[in-house]
Amino acid sequence: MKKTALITGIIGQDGAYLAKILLAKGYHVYGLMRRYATPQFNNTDYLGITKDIEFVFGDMTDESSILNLIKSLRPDEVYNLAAQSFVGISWDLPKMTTEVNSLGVMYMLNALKLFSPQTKFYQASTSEMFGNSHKDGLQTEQTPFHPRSPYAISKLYSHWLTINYRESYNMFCASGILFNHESPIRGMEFVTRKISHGVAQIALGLAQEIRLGNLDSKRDWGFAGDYVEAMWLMLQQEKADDYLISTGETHSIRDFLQIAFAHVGIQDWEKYITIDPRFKRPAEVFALHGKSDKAREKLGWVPKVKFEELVKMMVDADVARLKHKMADKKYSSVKTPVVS
Ligand code: NAP
Ligand code: F7E
Repeated sequence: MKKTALITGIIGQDGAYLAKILLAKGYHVYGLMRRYATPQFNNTDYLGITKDIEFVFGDMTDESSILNLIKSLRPDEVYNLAAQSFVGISWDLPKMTTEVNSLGVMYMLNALKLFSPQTKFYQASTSEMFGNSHKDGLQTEQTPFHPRSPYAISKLYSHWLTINYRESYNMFCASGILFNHESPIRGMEFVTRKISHGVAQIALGLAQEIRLGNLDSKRDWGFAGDYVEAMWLMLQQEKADDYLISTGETHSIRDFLQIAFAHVGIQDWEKYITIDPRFKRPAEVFALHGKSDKAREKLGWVPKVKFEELVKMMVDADVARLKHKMADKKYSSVKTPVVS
């Protein structure tokens, strides 16, 4: 019998990469998505897996849809990746962010407790829960949390609720505290993709500038394809636990810009950058740098893609996509997106 997995957030970045590895491992993959007038399968299309997923409709904010799905599917594993995942907009949409990221997780855990307590559950927690908290510049599973945005606060609730269901009901509930991870299908509003897309536009003569906020913040950036493997490994263990997943390297946005522009032959990148206060945050997380020793020892997990390779991969993918659109005459707008 095939193992079954339900992935929420299936059409997001991680959902698509996770579906790809689960399908390759022989799983039957159910993908929860919301109802759209015009559905977008760009990410699963990019990875060539759309036809292999069984899509099911639901919404993390609609408890009845979660109850019904769990009752009818009773999957072996649930990967809860659905979220309002953009930190920047969480100050403007705090209620919606909390409804999806906190209450949605409560609905899911409760549905599992009622109808499928044997299902193994993965919660997508985040390094944003640490805020600016660190010891000697590093974060570990022991670092105290100090969330700095409505997004981070909503995720801290669901992180603790996941632990609480494990401790209260002896359910297999694991939480992955993942540091930033990127890929060619990263959402366009996140800084890495904004840069890779902007650099590709500039290299092809389609734009003259990239508008950004704080260039000094530092992130521990890894490749999404590596990080979804860690999610799966967490659910294959004897006992559920929490694991921090990071590369152990940290870089500034300036480093990302320098490598991305150099890759298309531009050294004097600063002249293409405009600092726009709209992209600065009310409270910034200045530097994230994770120590993932526990995952490396217990899960045998190691990230494969290095920082420089990741930057170049993203720029190459955006250049290729833009060239394809231009050849197809589908490229009509040359404006940099104004979403933060
Ligand atoms: P993403 O690309 O933004 O994907 C999130 C997905 O959640 C989207 O497919 C979105 O679908 C779905 N979603 C949003 N609201 C929903 C709702 N009410 N009901 C059902 N689905 C809903 O995010 P990602 O980068 O793949 O991240 C996956 C998860 O890991 C998220 O929970 C994120 O917070 C967490 N995380 C990410 C990182 C990272 O660096 N990528 C690091 C740590 C943790 P729509 O298209 O319908 O909006
Ligand atoms: O910002 C700075 C910004 O939006 C990174 C999500 O996946 O990872 C992600 O959250 C940094 C911040 O990611 C712009 O101020 C400067 O310091 O790419 P980001 P994030 O906020 O780190 C965590 C782990 C998650 O869990 C989240 O779901 O870049 N920055 N200028 C900018 N950021 C954006 N977006 N746009 C700018 O123009």
